[in-house]
Amino acid sequence: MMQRAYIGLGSNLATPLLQLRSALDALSALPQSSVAAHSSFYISDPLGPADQPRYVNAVAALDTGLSPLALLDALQTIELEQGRTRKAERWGPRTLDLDILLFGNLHIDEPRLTVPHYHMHARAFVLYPLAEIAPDLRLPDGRPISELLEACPYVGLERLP
Ligand code: A4P
Ligand code: MG
Repeated sequence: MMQRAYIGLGSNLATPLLQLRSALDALSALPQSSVAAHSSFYISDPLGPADQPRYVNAVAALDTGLSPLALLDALQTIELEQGRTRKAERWGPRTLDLDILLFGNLHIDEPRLTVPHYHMHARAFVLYPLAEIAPDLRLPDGRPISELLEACPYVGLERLP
């Protein structure tokens, strides 16, 4: 069965814009999957340690027949192929971060995978790109994205033309 997943993309190292473009190509090439839409690219102030470059963020809508864990494996493979090294520092700089924000209407609570992504409801660099491609979206708990946006000011974010 095909499901609509939303993927958050982020990068703040090694030419972030190119990282995101090549990640979108890699998402399009996944088996049983197609990218239905993606948002604009946004420059965002770093959340977490402040002594790191600003991020470029975007959100993609992916229609996929993969299971959630198979999709997570595939996303982690793409991260590694684009030079991601996992460091001890939490929220530190990275060439590419791919997060599963939503997967259909599922709630997933497994050791390797929490969906909806735990902080998505409070992050401007997730919510504004997501709303751009899915303005009528509701979270699995029924909350409309418009309600989340009202509680999350458009701050530290710049949409690229
Ligand atoms: N994992 C659990 N749930 C998920 C999910 N829904 N999607 C597990 C993806 N992975 C999920 O992730 C750690 C583990 O989370 C994975 O092995 C997976 O099994 P990671 O990518 O290795 O670590 P991380 O990303 O450094 O940690 P974390 O806590 O996920 O960080 P975030 O929340 O992704 O934040 N500032 C701006 N402006 N823009 C950003 O994009 N990103 C971060 C990273 C910090 N500051 C940022 C940005
Ligand atoms: Mg991550």
